[in-house]
Amino acid sequence: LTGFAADLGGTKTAVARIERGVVVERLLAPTDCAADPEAQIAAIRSLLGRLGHSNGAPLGVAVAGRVDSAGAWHAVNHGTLPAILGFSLQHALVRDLGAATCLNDAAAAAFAEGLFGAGSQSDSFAYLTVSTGVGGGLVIGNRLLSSANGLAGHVGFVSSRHANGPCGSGRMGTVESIAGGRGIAAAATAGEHEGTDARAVFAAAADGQDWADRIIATSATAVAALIGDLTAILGLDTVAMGGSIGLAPGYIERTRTALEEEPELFRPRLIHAELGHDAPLVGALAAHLRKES
Ligand code: ADP
Ligand code: BMX
Repeated sequence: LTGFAADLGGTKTAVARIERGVVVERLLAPTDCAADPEAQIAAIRSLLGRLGHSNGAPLGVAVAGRVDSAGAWHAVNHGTLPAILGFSLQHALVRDLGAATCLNDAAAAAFAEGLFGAGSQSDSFAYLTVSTGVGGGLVIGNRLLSSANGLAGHVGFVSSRHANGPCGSGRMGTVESIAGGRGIAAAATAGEHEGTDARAVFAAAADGQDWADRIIATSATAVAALIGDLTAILGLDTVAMGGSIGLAPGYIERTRTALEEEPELFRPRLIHAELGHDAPLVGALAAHLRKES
């Protein structure tokens, strides 16, 4: 597992050089969410260049949004990536970077965790990212669940009894609209804490501010209910949590506490992604190398 990887999320874009499955060098840049797909590829290409990537070197690219079986890239949450409206990502990556495989970011992370991390002993496993949005990847019977339209695993768009507002997907009252980073920031704004991003809400909660604590509690409660629902459908035994919110201090404990409300059968093991922030990167390269072999 040696080569390069990129991970374009709704907040940040990461690239990495990976040797024998380990990230040995990493660069981060903020994602320009409004940028068109050609500009997103140019940003990835420029970051990869700084890591010494040359055209044709093994490369896996993980992106927020769905990637269909023709390699076209579409935002599901149009509030996050408004200019990603069905773009031939796979073709463009081959054109500009020589060789690459692209897939959804949470699917990539689930693939990596299923192979090497939290899901390696599981027969029904979910990876959840709580980050800009709430994303997911499902590994059932050692196979990453996929669908031709690339939507399989988009668990953040499930309805939540804790949410009632609009979501950038066009659905109403989704888990993502209340639990993801954008949802957390929107809740802060609605509570007249204008311009507060999710990271600042966590800082305010750590500082003892009740309004911030309540917003985080709501997010964790909605994610716990989602885990119970997914467990009813898929018989999950293990769930790994990633993303900057999922990995933030205290968040998984809050989610576990909320999960205690569920009957035992609906309460899988809930742990951090073993590969942490590297899971989408390692998974994207692993998916590429598997496709090439
Ligand atoms: P991406 O969604 O681009 O993959 P992240 O996983 O970093 O990126 O998630 C971004 C979200 O996490 C943003 O809403 C940001 O405010 C929030 N965030 C970043 N760092 C922290 C932190 N240390 N604690 C809590 N939230 C954080
Ligand atoms: C959203 C959706 C998913 C993505 C997930 C996590 C878009 C743009 N994104 O549910 O495709 O996997 O967020 O992405 O439709 P992140 O931006 O939080 O890392």
